[in-house]
Amino acid sequence: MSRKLLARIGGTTAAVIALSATVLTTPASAGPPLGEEPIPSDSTPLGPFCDAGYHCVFFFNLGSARHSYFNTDDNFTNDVFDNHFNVNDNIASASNSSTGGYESHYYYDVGFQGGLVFCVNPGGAVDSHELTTDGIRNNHVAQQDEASSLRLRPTTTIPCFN
Ligand SMILES: [Ca+2]
Ligand SMILES: [Ca+2]
Repeated sequence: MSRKLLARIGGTTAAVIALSATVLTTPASAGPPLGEEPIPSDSTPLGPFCDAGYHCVFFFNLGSARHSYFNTDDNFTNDVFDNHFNVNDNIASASNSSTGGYESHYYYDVGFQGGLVFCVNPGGAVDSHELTTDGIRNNHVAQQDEASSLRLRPTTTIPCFN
């Protein structure tokens, strides 16, 4: 076996050990700060077309071109869907696979301003036909093609899509 290959194997082993140490040293008793998702359990319900721990948005209906958020994001203008369209003012449906019990709250403007467009409960989703639209993007009327920022919130009394 060459020294180069041995070095690569050695490096991989060290990385795995380092990663394991990080996981083991994370305090289990302290509650996670907002946005950090604990390791999912089998009982955690996931939203459709959205990987565990993520808050997903779609260009058309659920399962269409997607962008996945792991955390609160105060500005969608620098984010793109799988189809390279900008996320900002282009969201037509959304899914919530939070493993930390966080609701997805979408706002009309960047910085969580302009009012709430809609929200989705953990394990829930909203398809495009459930979101209202007036056919005009970014005019602060209706719900499709309006959201510009996402805030993760612990369980609220605000009615959200399930
Ligand atoms: Ca509109
Ligand atoms: Ca907007």
